[in-house]
Amino acid sequence: MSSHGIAGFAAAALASLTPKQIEFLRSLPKAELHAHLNGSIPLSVLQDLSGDYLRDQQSHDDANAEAVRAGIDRLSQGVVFTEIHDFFGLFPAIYTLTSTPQSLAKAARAVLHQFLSPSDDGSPEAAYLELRSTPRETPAMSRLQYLEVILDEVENFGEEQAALIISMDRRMTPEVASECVDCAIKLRDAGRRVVGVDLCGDVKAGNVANFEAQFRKAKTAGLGVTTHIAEIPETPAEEIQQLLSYEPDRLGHATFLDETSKELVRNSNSCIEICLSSNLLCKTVDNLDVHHIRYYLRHNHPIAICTDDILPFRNSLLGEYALLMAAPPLGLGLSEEEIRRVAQMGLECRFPVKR
Ligand code: 6MZ
Repeated sequence: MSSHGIAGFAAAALASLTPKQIEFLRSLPKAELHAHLNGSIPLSVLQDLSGDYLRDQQSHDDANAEAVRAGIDRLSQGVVFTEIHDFFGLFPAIYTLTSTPQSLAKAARAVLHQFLSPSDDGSPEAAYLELRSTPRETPAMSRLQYLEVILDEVENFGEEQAALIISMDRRMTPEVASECVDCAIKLRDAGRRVVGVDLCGDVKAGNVANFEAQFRKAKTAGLGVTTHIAEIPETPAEEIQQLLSYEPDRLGHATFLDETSKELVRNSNSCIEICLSSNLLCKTVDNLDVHHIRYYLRHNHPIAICTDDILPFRNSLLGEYALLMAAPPLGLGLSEEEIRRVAQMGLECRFPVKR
C-alpha cells in the first residue's frame, strides 16, 4: 500500500508525481459520479462489520460464517483478478455484512465520509458524490427501507454535496426492477435525494431488454438515467443497441462500443463514466495506451473520472486523477489545463436534484 492508502495502478501514478502536482490535483473540485456503495466500503469498516457478524455467529449457519471469513481474508490481502468475472463473486460475503439497517447505515456513513470529509490538508476527495446502490430485500429490511437507511446518511450532507442513484441489477426479475424504479420515484416525490437510476451487475447475467419499461418510466418521471454498457468485448451488438435506445444520460464504462454506437453516443452527448483502475484491474483493458478514454478526450466528449469500487480496487479519486496526469506509461500525461477541463466536465454531468 502507498502512503496514500491506495495500491496498484493509481498508487504508482500518484507516486510518480511531484508534491506540487499532487497539490494541484487535491485542490481541484472533483465529482464522483460512479461509486457503488457496497464496493466502496473502507476495508477497516468492513472488517469491523465482519467482527460484529462473526461474534454473533451462533445465530448464523457455519457455511455463511465461513464465506464471510474467506471473503474478508481475500479483500484484506488485496484481490488479484484474472478477469472481470472474479469480481462479482466478492459481493455475497459483503452483502451478508450490510443486511441490517444498523450495518448498512454504518457502511453508507463510512463511504460518504471517505469521499466527502476534508482530509488532513483540508480538501475532500470529492466535492460532490452521486453514490449508487442496489436495493436489497433482507430479513431485516424491505427494499424501500434499504433505500431510506442510505438516504438518511446521504442527506446528512448538503444538496450540493451528495445524492443517490438507485441501481437495478441485471439479474432482477421485471417485477423487482419495477419495484426499484417505483421506490425511486416515490422517494424523490417525497422530497428525498434520489437523482437517478442505473443498471449494473454481472455483465453476462440477465437480458437488458427486460428493463425497457423501467428505463422509460424513470425517464418520464424526470430521473437521470445511467447504465453500465459494453464492459466486455463479447457484449452482443443487440445489447448495446437496446441500452442506447433507452436514451441514457450517462454511460458506465462503455469500453467496447462499435463505431456506429460511438457515433450515436457522440451525437447524443451522453457522458461516459470512466473508471480507469477498474478496467485495468479487471483486465478488460490491457493498458492506458488502448483505453477508450483517449477516443473521448480526442473528441472533447463529456466524461467523468470515477472510482467504481474502492474496496476491491484499492484506488481513490485522487489516484484516478493521478492516472490522467502521470507521464506515460504510468499515466496519460495530460496537462493541468486538460485535467481541469476533465474535472469540470464531471461536475457538469451531475444529475439535477428535482423536487
Ligand atoms: C457492473 C458492478 C460493477 O449496488 O450493492 N457493480 N456492476 N460492473 C462493475 N464494474 C466492474 N461494480 C459494482 O454495490 C455492489 C454492486 O454493484 C455492481 C454489482 O452488481 C455489485 O453487486 P451495491 O451497493
